[in-house]
Amino acid sequence: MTPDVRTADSAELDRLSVDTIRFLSVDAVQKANSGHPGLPLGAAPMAYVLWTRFLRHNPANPRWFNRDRFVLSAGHGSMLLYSLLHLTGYDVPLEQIKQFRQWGSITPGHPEHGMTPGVEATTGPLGQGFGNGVGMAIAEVHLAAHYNRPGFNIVDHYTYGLVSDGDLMEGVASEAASLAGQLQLGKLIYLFDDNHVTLSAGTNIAINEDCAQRFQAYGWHTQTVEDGNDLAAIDKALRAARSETTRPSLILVRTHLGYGSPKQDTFEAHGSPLGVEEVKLTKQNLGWPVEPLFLIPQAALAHFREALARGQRAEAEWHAHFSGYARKHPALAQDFLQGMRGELPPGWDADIPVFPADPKGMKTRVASGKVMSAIAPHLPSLFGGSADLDPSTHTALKDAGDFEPADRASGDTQGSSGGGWNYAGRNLHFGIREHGMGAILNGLALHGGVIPYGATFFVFSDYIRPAIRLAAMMGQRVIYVFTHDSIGVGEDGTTHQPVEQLANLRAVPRLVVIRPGDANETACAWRVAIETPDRPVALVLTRQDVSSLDRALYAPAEGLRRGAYVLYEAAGGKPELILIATGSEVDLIVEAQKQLQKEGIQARLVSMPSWELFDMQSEDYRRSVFPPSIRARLAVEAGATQGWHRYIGEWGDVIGLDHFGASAPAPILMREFGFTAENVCLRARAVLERNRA
Ligand SMILES: Cc1ncc(C[n+]2csc(CCOP(=O)(O)OP(=O)(O)O)c2C)c(N)n1
Repeated sequence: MTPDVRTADSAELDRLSVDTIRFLSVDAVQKANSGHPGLPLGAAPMAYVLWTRFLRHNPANPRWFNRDRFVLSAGHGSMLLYSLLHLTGYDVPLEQIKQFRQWGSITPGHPEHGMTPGVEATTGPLGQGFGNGVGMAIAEVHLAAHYNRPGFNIVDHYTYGLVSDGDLMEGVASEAASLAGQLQLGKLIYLFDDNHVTLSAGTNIAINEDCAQRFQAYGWHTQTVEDGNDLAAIDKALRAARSETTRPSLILVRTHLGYGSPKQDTFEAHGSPLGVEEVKLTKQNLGWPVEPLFLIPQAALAHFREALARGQRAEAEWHAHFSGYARKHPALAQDFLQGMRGELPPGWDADIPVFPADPKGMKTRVASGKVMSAIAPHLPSLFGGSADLDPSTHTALKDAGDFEPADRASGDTQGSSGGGWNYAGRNLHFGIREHGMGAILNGLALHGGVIPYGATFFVFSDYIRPAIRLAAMMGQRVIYVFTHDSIGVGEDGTTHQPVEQLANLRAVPRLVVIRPGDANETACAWRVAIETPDRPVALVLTRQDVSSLDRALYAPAEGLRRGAYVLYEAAGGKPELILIATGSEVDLIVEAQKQLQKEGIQARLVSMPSWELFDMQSEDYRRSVFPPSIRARLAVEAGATQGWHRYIGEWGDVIGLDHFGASAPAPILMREFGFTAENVCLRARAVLERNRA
């Protein structure tokens, strides 16, 4: 039904429905005595129009692949989303609305993906959801280019979002917006809750730029809706946004925070309940019964629940369409289903090389590049890129195409990976936008159908950290390729030398951090990363060469799967000392062990590429690697020592770096900061001495 032919009755139903969203949210916030009532009061009309007239979704199956995605980037307004989910028929019972923000409920303070059916992304840290939506839109257009065939648009959906002032102020959103414009993501549509108020002030205290112009400069299509209660104008703007196919859309909707309440347009309406008396006044003001609480008029509910039949129809039509596709393109259809389920094709790892023993060895970032090249042809869902560091991170997938709008192919194509410039390209050029990259990677993973990876220098993992945390929280398969992992960076100096980043990332629950010790461990690390469907994995790789160990002499690199493994056992299986190392420092303990053996000191060598994988092992296994009886333990890692005592105990020691590095050639830095076999021997003897005393 178009807006101009809506009848008085339907206008009344619209109003009733909008107010149902408003007061369901307000009552839930009030009952919880915590939360944000302001956003739902102001943004309910636009959410209503989007959810009842545009959003193609099936509340009975929140995982239907071709659904439109909706991200509430302003996650503090979570009650708006929970109201919509309940009203349209998701498995979010009214009881859960009444349990908003309570222990054990599925309605947490900010939306959490995996917790509440229909929540597409965990949001709350402002700007992240904005970036997630960009990732989802990229995944959609990429998969469409890869799988759709004439007459069969099996991947064909929009990505919508609701964003706020805070989202637009955060840098991560600017990065993502800039890339979205560059990539011409025409099916990305954001509604901006333009209410001129934030948590502590009016926006004029902190931002007075013209957001429409800013987004136009990014290459977005922008529209303004002057009155956030004008459903017809919102409807019209959404239609126009959908007809715009080559630019992402931002619709600036002028709303009023806490609309209708005594706190309207003040920041007090933002983050705390209105108060019992104010709720009453707001209801009276908007003509809503003060009692009962949590009122859902039958007419409004029936109207919202039309989403169920509509959604089921839409999904059934899509399945019928897909059956036709599968008949015509059986192999593609099979690939598609496999990719959507996140399954790996048989033989995906068949060509992963085995690296021969080589004392000169290779940089683990180079080994990683070789492994990626071996995997990519068999794993079409591997999709990603770097933050302008392909030549350094070795993460470009050669001849796999560049993910770019086809019309840019006529311009300067230097830096191309080869294989064509279009949306089927698998090399995503994030530009120097690490934070945006992190949020986009999360969006790609959440969308499904791709296994996303992103690369940069390890020191700049700090720039992605907030998104890494969310990837871990959401249990998403995102692979980070972090190279230049220590003072081994050398001449670039302190700014580029990671010190505390390992400790930092190891502190993130559920994230797996792997710092492989040589080329074969790197290959195994990639296997682990690809085979881990439910958590992000960070690969931490060297700039400099490390030797490829002779695996006939040393234990197989497959030991990496268990996080730490006995690389070399002391003569007679009776070690008096355990030397532990990760990454490039494995070479050092290997050298030191030879020296110590000459002195009659029997050392066990443990390669420990991943604390997290090790911590997942049985106690028996962990004790077999670090027997409690052997207290003389020395760990060597060119990074902060924080946390190592968990493994070395109070009788052990660690050679690490609890200060910044310096600018000099890497071998000099290693020597000056004590990363030599001689120093390892020295400290090992001291540890042993202490334990004998
Ligand atoms: C990265 C980040 N910084 C700070 C916050 C805390 N915070 C939550 S909401 C908010 C203000 C949001 O204002 P706006 O985006 O305009 O939302 P509105 O008040 O309109 O609901 C702030 C600062 C946050 N959630 N995320």
